[in-house]
Amino acid sequence: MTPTITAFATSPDRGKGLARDMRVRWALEEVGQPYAVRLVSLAEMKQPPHLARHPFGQIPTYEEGDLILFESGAIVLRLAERHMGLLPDDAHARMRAISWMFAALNTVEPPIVERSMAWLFEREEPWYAQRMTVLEARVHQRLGELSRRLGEAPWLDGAFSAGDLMMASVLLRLGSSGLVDGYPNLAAFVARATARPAYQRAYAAQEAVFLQSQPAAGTASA
Ligand code: GTB
Repeated sequence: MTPTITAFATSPDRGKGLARDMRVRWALEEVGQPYAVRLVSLAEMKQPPHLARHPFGQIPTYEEGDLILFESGAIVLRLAERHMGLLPDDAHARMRAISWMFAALNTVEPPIVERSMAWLFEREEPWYAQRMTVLEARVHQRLGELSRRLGEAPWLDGAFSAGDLMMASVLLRLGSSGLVDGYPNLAAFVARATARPAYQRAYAAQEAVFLQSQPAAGTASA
């Protein structure tokens, strides 16, 4: 059965792959599961049909027969548990990979999101520079800790797993801030992760949504 996910009809990041459907697309590509995409506008996300899928009116969601899921972490975990390739067979290693998924979502992503929110909504405030210093210090704390744990290893715990997929997705949210560049092993980790063919396919698929929403180049407009 082909699952259906939801994604922004008009991506606010203009196809940069920063919205959370990207991590679900990436997991689907890693496990070789074809999928369909239902594009939803911001207005549609707050209407009853979508609220039935997602109580908070957000993307991504995942529908597989009569199973409807929300939360990117839960969706990636479902895919990782149902298919080979994203979780190790060994029971302890499997739980450690799941711990890394939670660490990405619960420990590393929150300060990164807080920083992005401040940039988006508070950068005109007189106290913005001071607040940003505090928020960036929190991000650096997590990056430093993560960098020390990763060391020279290619992935967080043995072979590439859903934990690495989620952590790389979260680090990518730092985008062009340059913060990851101060940690060469983390920058290499992200580069290694995004060089994976599955990531590349997922990125191209979400970028295509943005490109298709743009008027064709050279089209005259009055
Ligand atoms: N915890 C949930 C999960 O992991 O699935 C969070 C889901 C979520 O925040 N979804 C966002 C959403 O639907 C899109 S990803 N927002 C609309 C709303 O809440 O009304 C967040 C996001 C949005 C835009 C960018 N960007 O432009 O760069 C990056 C990330």
